[in-house]
Amino acid sequence: MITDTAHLIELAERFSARNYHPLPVVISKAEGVWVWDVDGKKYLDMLSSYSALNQGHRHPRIIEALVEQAKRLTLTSRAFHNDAFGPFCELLCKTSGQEKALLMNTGAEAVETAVKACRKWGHKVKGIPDGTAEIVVCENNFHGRTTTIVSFSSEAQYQDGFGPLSPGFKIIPYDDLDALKKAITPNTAGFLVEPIQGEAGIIVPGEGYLSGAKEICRRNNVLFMLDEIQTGLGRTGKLFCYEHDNAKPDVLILGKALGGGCYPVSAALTSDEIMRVFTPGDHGSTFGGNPLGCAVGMASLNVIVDEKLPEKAAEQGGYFKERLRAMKSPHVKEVRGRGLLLGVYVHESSGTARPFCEALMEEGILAKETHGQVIRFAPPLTIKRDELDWAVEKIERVLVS
Ligand code: PXG
Repeated sequence: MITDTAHLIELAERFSARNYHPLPVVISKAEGVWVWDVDGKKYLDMLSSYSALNQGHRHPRIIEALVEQAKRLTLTSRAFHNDAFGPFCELLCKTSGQEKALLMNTGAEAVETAVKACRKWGHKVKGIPDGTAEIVVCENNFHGRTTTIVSFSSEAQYQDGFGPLSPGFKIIPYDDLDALKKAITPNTAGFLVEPIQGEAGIIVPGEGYLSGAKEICRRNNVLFMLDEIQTGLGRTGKLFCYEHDNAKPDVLILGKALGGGCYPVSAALTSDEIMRVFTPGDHGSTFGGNPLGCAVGMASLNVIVDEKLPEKAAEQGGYFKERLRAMKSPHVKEVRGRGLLLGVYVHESSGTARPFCEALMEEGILAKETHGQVIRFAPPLTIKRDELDWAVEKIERVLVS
């Protein structure tokens, strides 16, 4: 096994696509909120793979489910039934209050599933002329990287050179109900939105935005679709972020932490009436709903509920936000976010957030900048008070200097 950091980074740079710019740390082991690099240096993981590790690294119950399932049955394809699929779909529906689940693997696939369900519902149920359904989305959205999804991004880099782009999307400002009202036409099938915009820099909309949007959608017979891939499953202090605003969606999209940080599991959830637009052969995935993913997904959901991770995120997140706000840093313009999804906005005059993340890494804290100016702090929801205190001391050293 190669353990030389420089050599491992060099191999990655020589033989992999340059589609990322990682911090120069090579991780080889992890447990709970901690990771270790190849030299044995320990770091606190305050990114959690962008909220995919809400339960912490290698949670024993999730790993046990993975290993036990792997010993028995890993894949059947959907050509046959498997004995983990039905029970996981039931748990997902009962936990989310939805009626039907369509299982996928990555977040982007679950978003694609929602887009397809919405368009088909628009054409076949709402009566929009075939091929003309529109979906309203928000500026600075992030829903994934497929060609259709980047077609409705407002980020030039995500589209540059990847056209021709898919039509049928209308972009409006985030947190603007008037813009939503004006954007809706008889051809509008759905509104797709993040309850908090994560990649845009942890943008929390005003109170009443989600419930207001839901009401506008209801009045206009438009599907209200929430991408809770990053905000869901406890991250913001509720099981689903929409609960803060009592705005249960028509279509709920989950991913990331549904796979407990060890296996890709995603889902689009909705009512029986809407899901009925899919008939055998319409849509699918070789690995979607595979027994290994279902066993992991089931354990991942159970851990979140049984260990009260949403409540812990609310409590520890509130404390952490207060401590971050109390720091008298000349570099910090604003601390924002909800639960354990927090962003520290660095003044433009202090440069970008990247050098602060590099300095944090030196101090043993892994965090990643988003949108140039924001340091995102999103540790596993299992983080304890003394671990947060340890982190605050290090963060203070980097930010108050
Ligand atoms: N929706 C939201 C809100 C997300 O944050 C996706 C969809 C797409 O999920 P998948 O599993 O297809 O990546 C995300 C993903 C990255 C990256 O490396 C992805 C996310 C955040 C930061 C980096 O592509 N979020």
